[in-house]
Amino acid sequence: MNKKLVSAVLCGTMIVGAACPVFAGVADGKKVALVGKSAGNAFFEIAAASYKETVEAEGGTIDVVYPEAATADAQIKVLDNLISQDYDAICISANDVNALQAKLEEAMDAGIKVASFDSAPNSDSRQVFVNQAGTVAVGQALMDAVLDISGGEGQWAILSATSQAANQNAWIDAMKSIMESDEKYSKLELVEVAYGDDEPQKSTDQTSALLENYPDLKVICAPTTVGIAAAAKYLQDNESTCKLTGLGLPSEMIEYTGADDAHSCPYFYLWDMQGLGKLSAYATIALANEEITGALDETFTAGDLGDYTITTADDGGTEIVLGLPLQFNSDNIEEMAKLY
Ligand code: RAM
Repeated sequence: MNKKLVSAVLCGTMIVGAACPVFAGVADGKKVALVGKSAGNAFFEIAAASYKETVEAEGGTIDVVYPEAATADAQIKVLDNLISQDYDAICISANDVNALQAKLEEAMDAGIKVASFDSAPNSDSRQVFVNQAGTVAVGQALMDAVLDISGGEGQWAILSATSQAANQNAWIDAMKSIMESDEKYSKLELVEVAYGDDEPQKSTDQTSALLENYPDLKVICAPTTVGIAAAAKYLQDNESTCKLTGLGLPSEMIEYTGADDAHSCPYFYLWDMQGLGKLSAYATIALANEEITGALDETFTAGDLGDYTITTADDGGTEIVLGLPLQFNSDNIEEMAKLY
């Protein structure tokens, strides 16, 4: 007899006035681990908080683990440790698209379900990927922001995370193909892709080097919350004429966002962070329960977020897309900064 039925039968035979036992959640008895790209990044802390709250509310246990550095090697050490314990499922944001494959396959061979979120390892390394927003949708939003903020022409640069980061590289590739696909971007010149490794100091140094090397630089696009916050401060403190856009956390960008000269960033994008944690948790649980396998067109219910369908990802694997990129500007940043 399943646990819900046992609870219901017990409840039915109880003396009136006694409390009914709480029904089991969908993650009842499941042990899962969430692995971020690096420690000390508010992005992962916010996503992890809602992931953890969801798993625990559904009766499961959850460990949030960070590697010592934002590298595949450091994540492999974390995975080795997780594989030796009896986890039902792991959900990972990958520091490298291919380098985790052998280790994640080892996890799957050991019977551990492998989900990914935020930054996808290649399609052989995962069962499902929770994509916060479509990769092309993010590339399009960023490319159009660069076009708009630059006034349609001039030099621009990208300040990324690590050179191996799967998600940033996918967004950068999308931006490059969009730029080549339409005449309207033809007067824009991408001069460099710099890497701040999702470290505040290195991101600041890279911003300073970009300004020194390209005195006519009009826009920096930083598709990383760590990079954009560091660049925003540097550009604003130095009263630079170079403007900024990218992907950021409203709470980290509030002082720098505005369409006037006093602010370094007219507007930027991200997505629903609490939704990302929650949807990733429900996708991991659905895999652990063998309710989904990660195959195209499978569906599952993500609690009060509703029903989701597994679709084709740009890398040939499958994914679950949370929604659209959201724009943050001087009209909504104060409200949104209260949330994340
Ligand atoms: C950083 C990380 C993360 C990315 C965001 C936009 O926090 O690199 O993976 O999704 O930026």
